[in-house]
Amino acid sequence: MLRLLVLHGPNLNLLGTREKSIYGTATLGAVDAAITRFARQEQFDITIRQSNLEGELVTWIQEAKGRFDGIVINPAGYTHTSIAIRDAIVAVAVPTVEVHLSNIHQREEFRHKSFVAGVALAQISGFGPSGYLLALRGLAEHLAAARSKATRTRRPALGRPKARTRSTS
Ligand code: CA2
Repeated sequence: MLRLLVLHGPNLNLLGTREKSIYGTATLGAVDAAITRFARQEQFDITIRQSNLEGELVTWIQEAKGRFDGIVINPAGYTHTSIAIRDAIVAVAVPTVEVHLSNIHQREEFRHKSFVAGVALAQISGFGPSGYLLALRGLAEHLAAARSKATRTRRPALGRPKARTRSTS
């Protein structure tokens, strides 16, 4: 069973209460319930956490090594400022997908830069809460492909012996 960690960054606990025209009407509780339902259906072992603190997010990323197969993170405002979160993702080398509810590339210039994107497997931006589910699906497919490649490399398949060709000279 894939063990996946979903991290929500600062202010996402306010979802559905303000700025509804940008972030939608779903509360964080509703988003997490949709993630949990999807995880159950796909048979993922899921853990979901939210923090307003950069250091706490860094600690959770560090602790993910050996405990989780992949991370989905919406770093929220820290996307555009946090070298610490980027460094933690590099340090643990756990495949990580970055998610944004809004399309950050259509918004203010300062939101176009993500410190996380360059070290993430992928970035999903602009699909609202569905972005988390797309990220989990993409991550699971990536992990399955990586595992099957590793298995093939470790144990070369026993193929049929090569046909002998007769030499005429
Ligand atoms: O679109 C996203 O998911 C963001 O990561 C959300 C961040 C923003 O700083 C990023 O540029 C893009 C902001 C999260 C704050 O969420 C709120 C929700 C409701 C009310 C106020 C803030």
